[in-house]
Amino acid sequence: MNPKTRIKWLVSILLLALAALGGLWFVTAPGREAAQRGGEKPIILGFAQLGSESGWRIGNSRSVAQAAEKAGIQLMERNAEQKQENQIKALRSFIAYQVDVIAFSPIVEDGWDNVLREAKEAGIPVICSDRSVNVEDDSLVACFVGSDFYAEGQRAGQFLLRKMEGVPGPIRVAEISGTLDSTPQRDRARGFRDVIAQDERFEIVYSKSGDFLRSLGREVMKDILRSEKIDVLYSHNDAMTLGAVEAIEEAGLAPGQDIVIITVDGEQGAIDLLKQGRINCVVECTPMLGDLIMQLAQKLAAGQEVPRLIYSEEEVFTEFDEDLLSIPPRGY
Ligand code: GYE
Repeated sequence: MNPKTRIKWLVSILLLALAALGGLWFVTAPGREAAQRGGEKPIILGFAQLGSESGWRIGNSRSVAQAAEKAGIQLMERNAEQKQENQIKALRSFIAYQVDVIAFSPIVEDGWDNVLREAKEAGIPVICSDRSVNVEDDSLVACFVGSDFYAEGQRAGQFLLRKMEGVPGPIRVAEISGTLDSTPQRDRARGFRDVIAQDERFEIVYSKSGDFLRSLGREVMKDILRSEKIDVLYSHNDAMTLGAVEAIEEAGLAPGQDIVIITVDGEQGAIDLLKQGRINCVVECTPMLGDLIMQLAQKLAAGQEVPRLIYSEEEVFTEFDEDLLSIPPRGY
């Protein structure tokens, strides 16, 4: 063997040894925990998070990680950095690894049929958490756990009807929407429109996506201020609203007074602005879904039936509330 070939051989053997060790770790890590928990094999949950675009999302990831630890569930988490193709790759890696259950927050509703069929063929039940999918065969998903975004949109509209009681029209509304074709974007838009359509004074004069990002919320708001005279801003999440408030103040206007502001999520930052009168209404949407996801994962791993739809209970915080100061810390 010449020296070059010998080096190649040595490197290959080293790599093989490392790969074997790595594999061993993956297989034995759950076993180690199982031993601590009295021998029973822990459930492996593959969780494909869609990104880190907002405080809401960070709170959601934290809730899932903490709940998995509490429940003794082995979590394999992948973050898709806002790209559907990454999320599909993550799902395929969970299928290849043969996890017991998959949970994921689909970034948009369409385009999941193939990969979900693969999961079904592999016998892995899938939980949609936070957002849902639009698939031909409903049996590809075991259940949905998250918020009723249509109801959230309606709550935003109902606040506006109350706020504008007796104000003569036209009332000009701008909307900064979330990621296009995602469940919260579609349903928050629809619920809001269905409510304000009952009153002819309201006119949506502008609507554009800010992709649920603070930076884009600010940009879109600047564009609104350049092109329209508006009375109301309806923003699909707090991150974009915080950016929009900055743009409004930079333009020398008073958010909450010159422009009525309605936002969704209930992050601490938005609640603080509500208390200061710089936001008028915060529609709550809770990211604390971890415990529910773990309970569902346990049932599904045991082959039990679960309800198809689980909505979180949520409320609305508005300038009309008397006890705004007593809202406990939000935790996200
Ligand atoms: O409102 C927003 C996040 O899907 C409900 O996504 C979630 C939304 C939430 O980026 O802040």
